[in-house]
Amino acid sequence: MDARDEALLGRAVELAERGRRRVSPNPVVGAVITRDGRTLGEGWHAQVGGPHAEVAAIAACGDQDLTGATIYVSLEPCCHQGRTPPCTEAILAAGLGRVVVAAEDPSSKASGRGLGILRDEGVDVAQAAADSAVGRRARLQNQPFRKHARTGLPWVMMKTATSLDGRLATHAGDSRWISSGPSRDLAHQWRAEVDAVVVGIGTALADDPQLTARVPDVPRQPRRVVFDSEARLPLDGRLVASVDEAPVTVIASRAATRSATDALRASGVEVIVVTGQNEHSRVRSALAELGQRDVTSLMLEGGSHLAGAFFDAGEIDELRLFVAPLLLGGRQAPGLIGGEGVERIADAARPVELTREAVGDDLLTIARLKEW
Ligand code: AOF
Ligand code: ZN
Repeated sequence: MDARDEALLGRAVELAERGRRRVSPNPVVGAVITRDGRTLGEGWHAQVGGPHAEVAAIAACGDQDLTGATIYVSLEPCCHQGRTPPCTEAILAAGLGRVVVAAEDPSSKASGRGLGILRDEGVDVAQAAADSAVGRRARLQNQPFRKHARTGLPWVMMKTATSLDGRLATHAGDSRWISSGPSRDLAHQWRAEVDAVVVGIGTALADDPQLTARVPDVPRQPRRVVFDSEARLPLDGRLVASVDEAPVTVIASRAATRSATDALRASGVEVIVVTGQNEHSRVRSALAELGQRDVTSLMLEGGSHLAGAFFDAGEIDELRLFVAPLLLGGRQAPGLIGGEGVERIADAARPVELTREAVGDDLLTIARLKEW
């Protein structure tokens, strides 16, 4: 691996982004085919069920002879028959001589097997070091896919907006709007990038939200998920009214009556009843159920109570926090994360990476708590 290899892997990572919003539950993947430093073709995974990046790049080369050429891929090539045939076979059939990848594929059907098969067939194989900049970029761009492949659970991003004094709302429950317009626009972009948007029943009752991504170019709206142990979601609310636009899932517990869950189901809402001793174990069961339905990422939007249950479960992977320039005060005004919380400072959750930027009048802090 030299600097030219790293630069071309960087290009593959960049191409992968063209599949963003379109390929879930699959990863975004990009590929570049070169010979003697000259690019012969580029490709990316553009939609679920469509050709993988490697196959798209080979096709983009047209009838050029690829014997002995090099392919750079942002993710280890697959060797399984899935919705499409194995990329290892396409690479061998094209006669490519060298395969350079930015990151390994953590799914059980891969995990180095693709590279092993290529090596056995005499292909020169190289992988970016785990601590290299391009290797990390490649992993960061597929956090949902990677967590889901390793744990079966969706990647959880918590998005929230508070006042300067850390309140989510006034003591009377008013929260419209704490953050500025540009911050709210950005949050709509994020909704378009996740598989599901999640709120607690308190937020659903107080705000009657739609939870759709209201921005251009949304190939698929996120599923709307409400944690609602007693199945109290109103049948005449905006979520139920828009089930045809995007699916609605209610996470209920045994505390819900049969008539309440039946009425929701009859209105087109999916109801999942989870069990567990306490709230955070029910959060984990709910995540497992959502993961089984190919939800690889979700955006947790509130409120304090549900965020507390996710936090106590250790299931917040990233926090995106807007702090707006206003003060609300009030002992009863809710803070960011309820639940039990930690006892000692030494037990605090600390980010592995932190970035801060101004958005409109607000300060956006992105705290990555885990890396998959
Ligand atoms: C992709 N695009 O460019 C690469 C992938 O069932 P399939 O055929 O859609 O296969 C999906 C798996 O293939 C995916 O989970 C990953 O392990 C592997 N590589 N997937 O969707 C690509 N290279
Ligand atoms: Zn493939």
